[in-house]
Amino acid sequence: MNTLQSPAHNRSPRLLLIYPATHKLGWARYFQLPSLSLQQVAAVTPSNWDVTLVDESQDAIPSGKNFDLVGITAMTHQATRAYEIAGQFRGEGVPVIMGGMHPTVLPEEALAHADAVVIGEAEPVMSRLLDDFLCGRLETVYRAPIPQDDQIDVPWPRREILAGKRYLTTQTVQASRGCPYDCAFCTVTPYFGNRFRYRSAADILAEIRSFPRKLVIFLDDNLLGDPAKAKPILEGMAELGVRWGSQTSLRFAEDPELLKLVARSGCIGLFVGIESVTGHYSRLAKSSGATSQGELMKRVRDAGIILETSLIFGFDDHDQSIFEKTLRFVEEFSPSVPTFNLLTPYPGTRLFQQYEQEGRILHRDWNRYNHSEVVFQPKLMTPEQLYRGWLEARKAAYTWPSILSRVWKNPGRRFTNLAYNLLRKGPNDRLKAPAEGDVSF
Ligand code: B12
Repeated sequence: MNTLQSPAHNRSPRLLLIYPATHKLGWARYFQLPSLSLQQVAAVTPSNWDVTLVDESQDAIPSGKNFDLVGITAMTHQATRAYEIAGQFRGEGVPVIMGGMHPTVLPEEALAHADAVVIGEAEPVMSRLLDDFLCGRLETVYRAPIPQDDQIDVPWPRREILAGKRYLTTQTVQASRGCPYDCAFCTVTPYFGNRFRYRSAADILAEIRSFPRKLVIFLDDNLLGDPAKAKPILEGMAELGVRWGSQTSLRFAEDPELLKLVARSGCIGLFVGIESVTGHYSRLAKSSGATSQGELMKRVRDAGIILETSLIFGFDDHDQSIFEKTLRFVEEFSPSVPTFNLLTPYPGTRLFQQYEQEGRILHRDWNRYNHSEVVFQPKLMTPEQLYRGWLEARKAAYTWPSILSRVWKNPGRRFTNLAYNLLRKGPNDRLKAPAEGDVSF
């Protein structure tokens, strides 16, 4: 039992929600998407509370004097900054609650910096937590049950808390949660359920209809994961004439009718995880047999959809030849926009557990868990070889001949495709390989 005081009874209690920033973004801060996590937390906060959102990429962290309670969200790479912010408010006597992926997987660590932690989804526990707070009996852990249904019923996010901020768009929607695949490098399945849970198509379409503009970004892991659930959403969007993008698995393209519907429903672009072109993590191998991942990529491209593919370097079967193999794959199948990431064993995953047991975790500095630093000992390379190979591959994939060949092979939306590649070329060109011996792991 916590001994925190409840706020004065003659005014609404005030909740400050914070999205921590790990570095300054410059002009790019206006091209981000707002945190849906905190809009959903606000949506399940009872209406007698005043809610303020601070997105640290745009706003300064205010003093605690006007707030009764502070809620901070954190992915792993944000955790260190989240703890600093929490310390600042607690120093001013304002209690702090934390939630999101990092506090969910490491609640004890988070509790060293916060008064209470939400494990998993906020919807089932938030109003009890706030009631407890007001009654001066805040507990330390609020654990949401691991969802077992195959549908979700959550209120629409509270977009009005974004007032005064500028984003690429605030028209973001989440249609589904959970994932049956349970990959060793991911924490979604153990906390958000091992099935695709969808909101009803009617509710999703009503939310989209309420938008003033045509562009919709889905924040799902795999919007097309369950085709039977996705189809009514796609049919509804086709009628609304929206333009949309999402993350998904490439498997959907095995069904030609579904692919046609996706294109007809206004899909502009899809982000898919290819992960690796070799070995166990190759979705090439996992794809259901007859159709190779490369062929599926081609089908999506030929449907005029921009395809961003994420490829990861550093799996245990990756030696130094992986960089060349991956570049050849990219050249052959020409995804519109290839992205390369360094494998990152996030805490709470089976991968982290394995590397920890094998003594291969090099850092617990969560700032470094950003897909751009090597935080573990690779099996068949040195950390430096992995790092340099990743840098070189990024540069090689964004030379002019590579970009032009990709744009040429992608029949739809050539201009958008080129623009998207140029946006990526800039940061890739600026990458500088550190001098020999100048890099520490
Ligand atoms: C959409 C998404 C993105 C979007 C984010 C858009 C945005 N601004 O929100 C984009 C594409 C930009 C993105 C980028 C990245 N992402 Co991302 N992303 C996701 C995804 C698919 C959904 C997140 C989401 O919005 N969910 C909807 C909200 C409503 O759910 P939620 O965040 O879980 O929040 C609920 C609870 O956690 C809880 N909660 C959350 N915060 C708080 C706070 C309080 C106070 C309380 C009480 C409760 C609470 O309540 C919410 C409602 O139930 C998740 C996977 C997943 N399924 O979670 C990965 C995920 C969060 N991303 C991840 C990563 C690693 C990244 C990147 C670092 C990747 C990279 N290569 O750079 C970047 C970081 C970008 C950044 N801004 O710093 C990892 C995080 C792992 C970890 N341990 O940190 C995840 C889990 C993917 C994975 N499978 O591992 N991502």
